[in-house]
Amino acid sequence: MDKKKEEVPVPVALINFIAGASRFLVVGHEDPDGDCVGSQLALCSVLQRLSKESIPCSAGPFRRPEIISFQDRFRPIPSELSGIHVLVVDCSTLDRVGNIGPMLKGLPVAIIDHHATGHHETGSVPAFVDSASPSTTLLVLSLIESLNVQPTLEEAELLLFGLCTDTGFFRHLDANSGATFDASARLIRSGANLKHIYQMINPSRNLNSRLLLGRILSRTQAYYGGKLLVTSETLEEGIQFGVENRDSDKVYSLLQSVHEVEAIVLIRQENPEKCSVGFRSLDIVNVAEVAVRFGGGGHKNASGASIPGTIEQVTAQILAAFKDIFIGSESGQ
Ligand SMILES: [Mn+2]
Repeated sequence: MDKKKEEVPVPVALINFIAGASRFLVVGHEDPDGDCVGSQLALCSVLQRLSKESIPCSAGPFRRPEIISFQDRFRPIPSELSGIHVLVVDCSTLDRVGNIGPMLKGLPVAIIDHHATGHHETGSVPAFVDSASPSTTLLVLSLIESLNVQPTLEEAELLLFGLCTDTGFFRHLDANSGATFDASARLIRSGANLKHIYQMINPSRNLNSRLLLGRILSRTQAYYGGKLLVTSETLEEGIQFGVENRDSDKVYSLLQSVHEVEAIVLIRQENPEKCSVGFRSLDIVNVAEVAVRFGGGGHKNASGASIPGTIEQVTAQILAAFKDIFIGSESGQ
């Protein structure tokens, strides 16, 4: 049964924002993923077809293997910014776009995002935000359809690529996903090829990526009666095996299949001062709330934060944060 979700309509303010300018920067969050890149490039392509100049910009880094091939399509921020409007996709604040954020201060901004956190800027700017949407690319599809534009084959594939990367190739969709499959069918009718997208998302990996996976898995510790699994990657491993050989999705999917696990944390020492932390949950645990406590954000079942400290220090803080969630459970290991 497809319980009809309240679909957020495309705001008129956003349509007017696009109609009212002829030069656009399309930016997304730093450390972009497939949904971010797919949204940016498809939107730029559509704007160009509407005879508007559009420039995709990203602070990078392009670390995820499935998006590396898109990197050379991004351009630096132009020195001349007069008349430029900024479309921010897959995040809602300029502090999420990385080191290009300060250059955009003062420019007119509109937002297209499906994240549940970090909307403090949306009150004053055109914002198409729907946290029930499984990807930002589906919001971009709604926008372009409301402009009476049919996606080209390439745009359709970029949009479906973003949906596939954000939903674990449809695995994370729940029962109320009829509208998502309707939209997917429209993209497939426009020429998007799921087989091709699967190959893009699952490129062949080198041996180092599997050896790094082994190290990370072997370090996993169970807490709160096995409801929480925590693992980590040391600074030395990042250097030895190469950060480009990270395969976070595989770490999460292998640990998600552990009996009775409810949440997973992956802590990476990015430099001596800080760790990047990824949180995943299977169902009821809201890991966005945990990430927000550490200045991060994300979704109920997938979130992240950058936390100062060593792996040991960060682990202690995270275990304390999850203690509240698993309260009533036996604490400790
Ligand atoms: Mn997304």
